[in-house]
Amino acid sequence: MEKEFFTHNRQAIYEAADVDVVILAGNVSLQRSNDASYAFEQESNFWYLTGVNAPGWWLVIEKEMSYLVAPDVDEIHHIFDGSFSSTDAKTISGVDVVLKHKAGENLLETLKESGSKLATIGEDPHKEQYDFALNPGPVNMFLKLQDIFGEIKDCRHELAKLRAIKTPEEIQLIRNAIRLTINGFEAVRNNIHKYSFEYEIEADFDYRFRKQGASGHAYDPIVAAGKNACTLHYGKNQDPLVPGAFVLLDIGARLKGYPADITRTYAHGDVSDRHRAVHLEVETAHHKIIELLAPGLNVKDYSYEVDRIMHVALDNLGLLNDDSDYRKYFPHSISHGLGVDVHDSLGGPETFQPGMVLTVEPGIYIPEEGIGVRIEDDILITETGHENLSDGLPTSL
Ligand SMILES: [Mn+2]
Repeated sequence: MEKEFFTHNRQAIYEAADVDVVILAGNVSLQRSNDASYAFEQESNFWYLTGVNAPGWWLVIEKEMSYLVAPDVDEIHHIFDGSFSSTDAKTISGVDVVLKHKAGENLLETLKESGSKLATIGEDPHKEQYDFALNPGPVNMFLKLQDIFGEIKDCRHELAKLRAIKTPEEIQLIRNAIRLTINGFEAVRNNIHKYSFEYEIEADFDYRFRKQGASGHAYDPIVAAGKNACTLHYGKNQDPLVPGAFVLLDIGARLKGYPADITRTYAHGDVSDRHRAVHLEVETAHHKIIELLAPGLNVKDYSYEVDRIMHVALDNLGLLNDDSDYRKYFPHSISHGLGVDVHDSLGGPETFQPGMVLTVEPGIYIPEEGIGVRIEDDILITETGHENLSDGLPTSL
């Protein structure tokens, strides 16, 4: 991505936040064990505003100036981890000035003395729902700023709204990631009879993605044979494929920062008529739901129509005998935004807008029959309707 993209994004959030200064901290590196860390992933807002993919950096945006603040990195870490230089930071992000850490601390003091009103990313509103620890980078910055400045504006929502509308460059990057992912699906589908284990399929995607320069998978890939598909976040991918059953693949490459998120369900050997019927219902619902999408469509109306379509699908399969059966057999949501985050926020809009990219992913899961089917495509809302970015890949068995 060109530095103009990040410069533009900084200007846009500065205006939307409507304060004197916007300050963000990126993620820090996390311990894996002893002196080894997990592969670094940048906080997605921080990346969106800077393009910096290194741990421990801060961003300060003022009306006429923008700064990146470097972390304090000692000689030993330089030798072991390499370094991301101030020149790199400036070239990639297009900020005006790169400050050493101490100078960044001083800048915060100056801002406090001048009585500046500021915004940052506040506490994650969903943190109670997560079963994991949050990255201390942004969390500690929030606490630090609260400590220094007292009242701070949370600009998380403004950022989500900006990020929800993709630029043509972002859409192109998503298209590239989708193209690469589709190539993987096509190769697997054509050779599905040659695979014996879930991990063999995963490995073929790994190879293709890295061979083509992708950073890898945009999320933990799901290769789920038979009943494993009923575990929605199944990710072990260790089991044998089951002859006469389905294998569900939910996989997407990440290329130059942008992901694909595609699901197909294929048959391994000859499957029963019941299998085919379930697949056909999901496939039919999938295409009906995509047809709904257009700019100006009310999100609540969309949700209502999706429920209607999915009720018909489940009813056709004889699965709606009880009020709770709808959520039992279709337990997840139909769509999520797709962007720097695989589960990108759409910023809680009332209606869909041109430039939004979202998934459509209906699924039906019948654990007692060992059948799970999901089909997922990535859809761009256009000025006049929608474009299915991943429709180059057939949804059929
Ligand atoms: Mn998805």
